[in-house]
Amino acid sequence: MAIVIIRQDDKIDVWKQALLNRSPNLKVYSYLEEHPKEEITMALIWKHPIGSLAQYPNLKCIASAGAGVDYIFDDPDAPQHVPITRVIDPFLASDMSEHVLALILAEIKNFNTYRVQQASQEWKPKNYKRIKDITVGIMGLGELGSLTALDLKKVGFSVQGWSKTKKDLKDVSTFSGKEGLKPFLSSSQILVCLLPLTPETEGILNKELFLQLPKGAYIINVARGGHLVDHDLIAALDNNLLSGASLDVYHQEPLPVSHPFWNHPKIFMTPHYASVSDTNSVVPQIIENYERLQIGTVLLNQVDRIKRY
Ligand code: NDP
Ligand code: OXD
Repeated sequence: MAIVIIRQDDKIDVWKQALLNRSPNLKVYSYLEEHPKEEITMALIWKHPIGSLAQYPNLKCIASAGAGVDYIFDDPDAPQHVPITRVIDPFLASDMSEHVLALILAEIKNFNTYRVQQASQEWKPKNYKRIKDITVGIMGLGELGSLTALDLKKVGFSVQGWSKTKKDLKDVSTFSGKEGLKPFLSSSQILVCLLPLTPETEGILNKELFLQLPKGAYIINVARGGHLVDHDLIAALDNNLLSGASLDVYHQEPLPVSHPFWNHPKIFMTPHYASVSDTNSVVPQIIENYERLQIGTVLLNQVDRIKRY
């Protein structure tokens, strides 16, 4: 039994070392080095090259090194019956919550506007808003969305959330399903997307949805680029239906330099780094699952292949 790490960024060695620090006898390989394919039982992956999972005949677990797994379902050659696990980690959730709080404060205190004005040396004070007067709507009340909702509530925002099945969260108004979407949107002055990307949620941030928000609402997409219809966002910003947007995720990453988001004055961009798996914090759950594979017990944080999250 052995683990292969497959990812196309520069973090293979960091993950390998973190695994070995925790469990020095582990057999762990980078997919870039020579390795015995038939020995591999676990692939620890993040945005792997399409097709690369197909070369392991004895694979028993595909472990996503992040929370999202949409990229695995996008690979037509990924084995169809191997369990997929994902990361559930307190830092991943709290880092996301802090990122969203920072974006909301920047918006209601006009930092986004002043950043643009500073570039052209404009002195134009603008009325700011108070936390107590703002309702934030969170789409997706899972690991990240529910903590973000509860944290924003503690800071003093009115918070509401929307999910597939009804949730009960302290002092957060919750809505669910298709019928819950309209009333949820109608009072969400700031809308945060923390949904998984699935066939049901793809393109959900579109013009029909924007029209159901209060006029001048602000959009935060920290989930996946595929949730957003880019040209609908630009149109809604240009005709003042929406006041602005913060984006961390894009259809193509890195975002091509020719994309209109880069130079749009109402868009604030971050490079898909709202919340990143902390290797030391995440490695124990990977090793725990590796040990579970050896004794054949149920894996932690397993993804439902039907729901795709
Ligand atoms: P979870 O799987 O824990 O939660 C998903 C939530 O979305 C659940 O509440 C679920 O509802 C809801 N949901 C799913 N489908 C629908 C639907 N069709 N209609 C309404 N609600 C729906 O996910 P996480 O919170 O762990 O992560 C969310 C996403 O955040 C990830 O998939 C990833 O894409 C993104 N992410 C982005 C990061 C970044 O740095 N930008 C970092 C980490 C994650 P229910 O519970 O009722 O099923
Ligand atoms: C994740 C991500 O899904 O980083 O963990 O986007």
